[in-house]
Amino acid sequence: MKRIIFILGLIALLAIGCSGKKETATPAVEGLPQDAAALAAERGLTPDDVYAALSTYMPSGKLDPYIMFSSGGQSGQVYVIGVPSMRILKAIAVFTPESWQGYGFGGSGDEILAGGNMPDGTELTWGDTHHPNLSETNGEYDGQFLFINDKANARLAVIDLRDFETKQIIKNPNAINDHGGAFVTPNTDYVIEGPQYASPIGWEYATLDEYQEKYRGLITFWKFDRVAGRVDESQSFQIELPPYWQDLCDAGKAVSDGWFFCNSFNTEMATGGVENGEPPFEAGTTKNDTDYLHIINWKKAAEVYQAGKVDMINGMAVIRLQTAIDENLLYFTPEPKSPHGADVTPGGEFIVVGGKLDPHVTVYSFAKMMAAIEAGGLETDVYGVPVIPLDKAMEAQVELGLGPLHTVFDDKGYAYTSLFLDSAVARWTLGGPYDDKNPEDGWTLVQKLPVQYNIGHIAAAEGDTTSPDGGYVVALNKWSIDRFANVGPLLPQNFQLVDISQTGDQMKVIYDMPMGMAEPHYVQIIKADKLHPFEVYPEIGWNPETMSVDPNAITSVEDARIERNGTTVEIWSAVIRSHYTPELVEVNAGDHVIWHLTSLETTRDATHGFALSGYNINLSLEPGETQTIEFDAKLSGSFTFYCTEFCSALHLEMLGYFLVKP
Ligand code: K7E
Ligand code: CUA
Repeated sequence: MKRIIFILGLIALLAIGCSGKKETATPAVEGLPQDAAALAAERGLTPDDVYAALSTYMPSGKLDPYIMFSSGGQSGQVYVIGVPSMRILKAIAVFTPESWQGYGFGGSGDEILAGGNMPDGTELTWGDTHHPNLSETNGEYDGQFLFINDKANARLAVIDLRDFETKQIIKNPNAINDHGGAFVTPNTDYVIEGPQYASPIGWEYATLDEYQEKYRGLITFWKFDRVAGRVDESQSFQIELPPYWQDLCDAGKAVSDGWFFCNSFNTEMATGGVENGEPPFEAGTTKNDTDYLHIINWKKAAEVYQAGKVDMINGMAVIRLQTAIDENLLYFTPEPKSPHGADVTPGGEFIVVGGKLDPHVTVYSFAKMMAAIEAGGLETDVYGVPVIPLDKAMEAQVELGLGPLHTVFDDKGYAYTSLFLDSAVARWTLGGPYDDKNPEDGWTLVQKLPVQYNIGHIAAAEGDTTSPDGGYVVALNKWSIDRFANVGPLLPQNFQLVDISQTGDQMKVIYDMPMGMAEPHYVQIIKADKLHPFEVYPEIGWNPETMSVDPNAITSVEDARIERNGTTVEIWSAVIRSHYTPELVEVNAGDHVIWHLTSLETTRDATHGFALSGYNINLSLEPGETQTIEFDAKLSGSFTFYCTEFCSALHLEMLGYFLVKP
């Protein structure tokens, strides 16, 4: 009974926005149902559970203050999720066709997907998305664009946040896989695609005996044209790196703006071959106690590229490794042991590296690195790259636990590191630059919060900006095991929302969210009020690919028509509740069909579909949108086209016949 009263009191306190720690009695909220406490007791909820429920519940019609963009891993997509409710708002089709959005089934999505084809035309119809990155202005998310990489095929995608649609996919002409992307520079001048498993540049053939001499890492600096909303490949360049399997990267900011940092995890240059008596990859790549943090001066690299000190390979400008060394663009410093994450602190002063097989995170000082470079006299690695000794670059090492991977930051001077092997989130304090008078200042573990289970990345609200928000971090757990109902042997991942609003050791898990559609690797969380997407397209006839009115759009039902020119049939269709005009289209087998469809709707959420049976065609026509499909009417017969969105009471009647005369 005492417990029930306590819970009721807690509900009352929380419901009126008071801190639960307040000691004076607070009157119960007027009208609060008395059976709320009974319900909590019946369900066996602890006060912490009630706190969690109240802090994540979003009443109908109320909107989340944050929006999270999650990579979709091997689904190839991006997911949009509200925080703190953790409600899925949208899947954004990126590298994989998505019929709901009519992406890859005849409309303009086909061309965007084709941008990611291999040069010989081989179609790649899936991707492995890892790191979404929001565009930034002065180191702050500006809510305009989202970029994401495809690790499987070394591709980059650009999503326009005016309509949350993919606008561009580019295939890296010289790399066959990537990982350390997409990471933007603080003004989104470049979107950086870091490498991963080395291969010969341009994916030429070479045997593994030639690994050290022919295999290379390759980091790509894609120039972003904000006005066009596209990467400009002709203004982009690459830097050749040793074949060390570069991993996670992050751009410097504020004091370290102009620099870029990437881990690596195979300085052993292991080439596997356990079948030939060689150490297997997982042993061969973890032999050394340290690998190399790559320290790259990208602003200077851009100047070297402008000065033409490059080789053109497959149409892409490549700064050769020797040039990078000669021009002082590239430095290394040792990092323990099998590093994964490299994360720059909000002020840009430090780079935090998590070594998967080391219980510490290592904190590097940007100022110390610059001083060591300035002082000169550095030894080099086997390729001639100058190496800053660890003690000349390191600021601190903080013992956190087993398997530190990634680190994010908040507004209170805390850092949060994911501990994969410990299944925990470590909160620790960021110290300042070393000060004799205060040698123990900062760099202290504060709390280890268990999470379920095997956390990979971690993300914080506005976490990769120069001014993180605090409030929430999200643990991206690889395994969920027993957290949800059994749905068979392939389990969802588990996103856990962690409340970090209190200082000290008061972090709490407040929500478990199953992600049952692939393995998300990373997310970014932006304030919802920074996003200003269209409610409907701004003009009738809007082409989302060009983000302008389509020349083949029509603005009224009267303009709908069919024209025949030889064996080409061109159709201008009007689409508005609950009718396609024309609704009868007759062609001859073998005719070439060009079909423009314009939604004349201006009402929010009045979306229509266009499914053409037997031809693998499906469009989503959002209010105001124009799409064009083009195909040969190879199959003769009587086909229907119909609307796939339940748009009105007469939605089932929204259809037409497409008759193909043999
Ligand atoms: Cu899964 Cu950033 Cu690709 Cu770590 S990555 S966990
Ligand atoms: Cu239009 Cu259903």
